[in-house]
Amino acid sequence: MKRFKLRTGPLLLAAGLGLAASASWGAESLQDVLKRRNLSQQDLLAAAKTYVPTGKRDEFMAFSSGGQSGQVIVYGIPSMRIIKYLAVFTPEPWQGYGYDEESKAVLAGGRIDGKDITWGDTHHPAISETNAQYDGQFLFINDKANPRLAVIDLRDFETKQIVANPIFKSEHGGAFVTPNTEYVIQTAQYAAPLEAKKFYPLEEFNEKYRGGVTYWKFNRQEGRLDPSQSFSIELPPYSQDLSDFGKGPSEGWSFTNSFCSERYVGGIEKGRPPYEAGCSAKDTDYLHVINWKKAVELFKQGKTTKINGHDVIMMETAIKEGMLFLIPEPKSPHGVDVTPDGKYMIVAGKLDTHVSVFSFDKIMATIKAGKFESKDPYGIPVLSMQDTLYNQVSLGLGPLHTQFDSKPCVAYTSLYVDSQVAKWNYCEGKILDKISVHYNIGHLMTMEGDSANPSGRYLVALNKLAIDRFNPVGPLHPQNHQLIDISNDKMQLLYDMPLPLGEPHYAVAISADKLKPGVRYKVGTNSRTDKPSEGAVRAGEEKTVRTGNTVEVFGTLIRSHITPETIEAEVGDEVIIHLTNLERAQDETHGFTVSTYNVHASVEPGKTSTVKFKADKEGAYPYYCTEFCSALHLEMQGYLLVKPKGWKPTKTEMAKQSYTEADYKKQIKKIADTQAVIDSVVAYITSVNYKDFPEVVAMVEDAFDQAGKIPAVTAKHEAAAAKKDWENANLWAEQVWQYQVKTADLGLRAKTYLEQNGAQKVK
Ligand code: K7E
Ligand code: CUA
Repeated sequence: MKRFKLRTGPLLLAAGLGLAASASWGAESLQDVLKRRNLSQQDLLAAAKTYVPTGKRDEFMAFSSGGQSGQVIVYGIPSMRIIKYLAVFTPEPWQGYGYDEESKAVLAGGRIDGKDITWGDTHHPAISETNAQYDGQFLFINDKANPRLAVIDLRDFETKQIVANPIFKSEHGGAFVTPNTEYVIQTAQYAAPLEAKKFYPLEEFNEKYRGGVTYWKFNRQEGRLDPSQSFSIELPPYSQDLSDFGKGPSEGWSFTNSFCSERYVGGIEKGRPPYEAGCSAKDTDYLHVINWKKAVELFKQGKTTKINGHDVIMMETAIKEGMLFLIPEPKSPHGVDVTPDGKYMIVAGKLDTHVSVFSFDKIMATIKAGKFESKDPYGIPVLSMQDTLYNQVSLGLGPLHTQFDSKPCVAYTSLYVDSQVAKWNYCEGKILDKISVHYNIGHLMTMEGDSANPSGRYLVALNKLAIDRFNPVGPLHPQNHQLIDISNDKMQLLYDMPLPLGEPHYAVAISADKLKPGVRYKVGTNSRTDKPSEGAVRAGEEKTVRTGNTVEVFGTLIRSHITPETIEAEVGDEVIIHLTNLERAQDETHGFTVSTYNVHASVEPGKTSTVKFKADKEGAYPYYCTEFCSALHLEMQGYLLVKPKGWKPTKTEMAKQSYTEADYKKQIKKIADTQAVIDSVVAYITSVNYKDFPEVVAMVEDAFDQAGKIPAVTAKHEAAAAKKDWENANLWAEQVWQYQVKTADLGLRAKTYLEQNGAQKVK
């Protein structure tokens, strides 16, 4: 059969289906399929641009907020295949998140007023940067509802830390990072008194309610935020919204816009006009311009006031020190995005058709000249729009967020009301192209679009409504992420991806080759602290220790058994089970749960996880491995026996099967036959250049690990046979066979891989 080849892409495809007619996959030709599925050439082109064949990988990896799910969604671009959900603010059973002790400690970092908060409203992920380039080391994401911030380590894609903002009650302008990730920004959204648990009536809104901005210090060595080196600046109650950090010429400054600078307080139930009217009455709101490097100096000089134990630079100090300024911006804006060259700040006014491009040079010149048009009610100097604006472009209805292309001056802005993306040139102030999206786009994202060097290529529209795009699933629809090709002058819509996990607000995408995640932990690692676990043991060191009313198990997991296989406790005991996964093989995760005690752990190779509970009811509770890890996975089991207090056994022997010498001989034959299979596979593998294939080398190592256990067990069945103890002889022989099966399984997988990947014979 002649294989169909896509030789030169668009040109040939556009030339018609002449080529396709002569080429076919099996019974149907390409043309047959297009006809049967009613697809156009445009569809075929889009499919060819997004399709990633089996075994091939995506060029970019996107990290999307999971909205109300409190998680992060990881997907590939251009395939739009979802690859992982990362548990962040919300318990997530698959990863054991919130069901093992290590992850519970992370979630506990996000407690507010001593209470667990088991969900989050995630909005803006940010990838760590070095010299304003994405470096692929860490990911940050905020929780708007309960003002918190999380750190995810991209070596293992696990959440390592959650911190709660010490002075805000809600938060929106985060997470965004400085060009070298020294700080992560968070700005308040809805103003509230900064002091914890302090009541002031809404009549005192202007005097007692405050907004603010927090700069969280990031310690890259530790991979953690350092609250002791973090601080905030008190701001007026202007509903601070999105933020961005300057870079290049504007490095050292941060920008935050706001809405409801009217400081209106609603009360529709009391006959007052609602918030939406009172908060958009004036023509302008304020862009906050802050010299954060100066703020760091003030913090270090101790020019702060402690509020809830946290250092706050009060507005008065910020004004006196000349580090806080306001600029009027078109009303109710949403995004403020600093251009890749750091020269301009682009502000989209939701209720205005214009996008305003502010010039950093002009802002600095105006500040330097001390040319302020006024002061706000709190005494903050206000620069005029006229003095600081570079240009204003009317793009369409409801402009929200802006992202950047690899081509200089080219930007993309989402138009919420128009349901469109506008491509425009911010240097020349002209529109280049528009494309409709489905529907009501919020954020949009280009590849590495927040960095100083965006990659262009693709744009994803994060649409708020999906309406009619997918098969209906009831009144609650999935979100719709639409992939758009931006490599040509005209934008082309390629793909609709339903996202069924909360409402993602923003996403960031990084070139896939910048991510270098590991495949295993150093044996005995607590993955949430990155330190050795105190519960870790090596093979052969497993033990159960009783201290008072605590039963502490130091166990291990390896295909296909849990050591120990029985755990005994008395009712009322506290049971702590540490489990170390001794596997070295890639993707050999074991899960662990105990019936009805609401615990679960996902124990990846090398990891140690701990579950803890009070054995508060008598009974026999099966525990087992929850990942289908091997052919004998179902047998990866054991019992937690919770005995009544003071219970004494009456029966002292386990029931026996009757095994005979004949059974044993059969086992020996089975072992010999299997060994023959293993030998033939080994002969094949060693006859080819398998060492040129790292994946195969890893499998061969793993196979040797399994085979290496055979001699010790062989000695056991032979010793039992010598004593005519046919039960033990048979069972240990069976165990030898189990190790053989795992060895053979790996060997066969390696052989298939080599055959499919063109291994060459060696002499
Ligand atoms: Cu939904 Cu950035 Cu929180 Cu706009 S935000 S859409
Ligand atoms: Cu281990 Cu299933």
